[in-house]
Amino acid sequence: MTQPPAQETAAHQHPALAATDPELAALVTAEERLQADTLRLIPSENYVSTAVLEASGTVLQNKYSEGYPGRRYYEGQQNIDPVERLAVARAKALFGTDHANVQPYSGSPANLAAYLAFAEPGDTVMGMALPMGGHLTHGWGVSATGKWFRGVQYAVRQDTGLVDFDAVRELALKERPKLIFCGGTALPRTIDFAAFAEIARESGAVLVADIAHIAGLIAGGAHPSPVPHADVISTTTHKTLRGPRGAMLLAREEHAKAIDKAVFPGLQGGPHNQTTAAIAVALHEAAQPSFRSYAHAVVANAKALADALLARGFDLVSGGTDNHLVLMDLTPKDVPGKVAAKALDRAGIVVNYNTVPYDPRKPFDPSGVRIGTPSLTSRGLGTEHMAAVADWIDRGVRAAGSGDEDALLKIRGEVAELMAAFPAPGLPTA
Ligand code: DSN
Repeated sequence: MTQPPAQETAAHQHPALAATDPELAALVTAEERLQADTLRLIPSENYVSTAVLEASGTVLQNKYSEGYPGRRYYEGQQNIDPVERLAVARAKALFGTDHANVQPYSGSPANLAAYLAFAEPGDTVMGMALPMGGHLTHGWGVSATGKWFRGVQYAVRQDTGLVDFDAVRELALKERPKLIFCGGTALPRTIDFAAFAEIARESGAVLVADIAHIAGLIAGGAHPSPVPHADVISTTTHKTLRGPRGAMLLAREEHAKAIDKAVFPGLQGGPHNQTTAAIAVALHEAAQPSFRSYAHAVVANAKALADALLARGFDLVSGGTDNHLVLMDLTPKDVPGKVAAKALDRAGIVVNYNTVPYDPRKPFDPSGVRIGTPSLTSRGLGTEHMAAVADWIDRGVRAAGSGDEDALLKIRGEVAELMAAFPAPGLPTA
């Protein structure tokens, strides 16, 4: 079906924006179309609801409110204080924590707050190495956290792709880090928070569980919770949790003051109140029974997709998945991750190239592709569709290897046809 020019649609969907800045409005419309027509498999992305979108585009953004509810440095907080209190109360209730700080601008500043609260520059900190599936802010060298702190890194086992807790314990007892991070960005398996907590206790470290990727799964009961185990929990709000781009820190009461002080005034100025409001909405949505179904469906879809890929001869790190994410090692297919990711993009399948553990290739040209099911599950695709998704990936990777652009174009058409039957939350329908 031919669509009207983006400018025309923008004038209808975003009239004020289109009147003021037609160029920008057309780009927004083009992005809406791209998100509607493509199969979005980046595991850290999602579609937020219209309610979350509305909250994040409100006049709350006009207000400064440095400080915390009841203790602000600016007047006029009659509505902002209740908004933040609501978000905090919902976060505490959903995750069952003593304390919640909903002000961090995103995941990296949230993690930095843990450093500021519990460590001094130069102290040793420990996290999973980035190429193993960790995160930059877990003490990796190129990040401020690896420059201003002494980062020591643990790995996964080369034979299993799983964390070797004996090795983690040995490293922690040798290095005595101030902080231990668990969690990461490319981990397809359940995180054993209890095992990390035991090691943190033995080595005298504060355990920070970075649950950014799996917060929605935890909220929906589809992944064990770190709450009884971790001292501090850091999470973004826009991945499986399906909220706006933002972050939260959750903690035991004993750490509440240190965390709050680190976020403000330690690292940030005024919180983004429109984001706080949208976080509150997302937390409300995540507390509904339908979100539990969503979280379990994300995992069921990922497992079905992993099985379908294995059946097509793909090599998956750790042999499969327990969560929302699948990490494919394309070495046996003889197609570099980046070549595959770019070809799949042309086929309307949006993924990201990614290192795999012990990758002989460089991070900017690695061996793997990282995929996940949060977005497609938000559109209502189920396990019955995962064979088709795996088939498109298989055909796309083969076309990437042979340079068959026609095959990619054909897949793009098939993808768009299926996607049209599953409208995405938050996107205009016409
Ligand atoms: N950018 C996030 C991800 O894609 O996993 C991590 O920060």
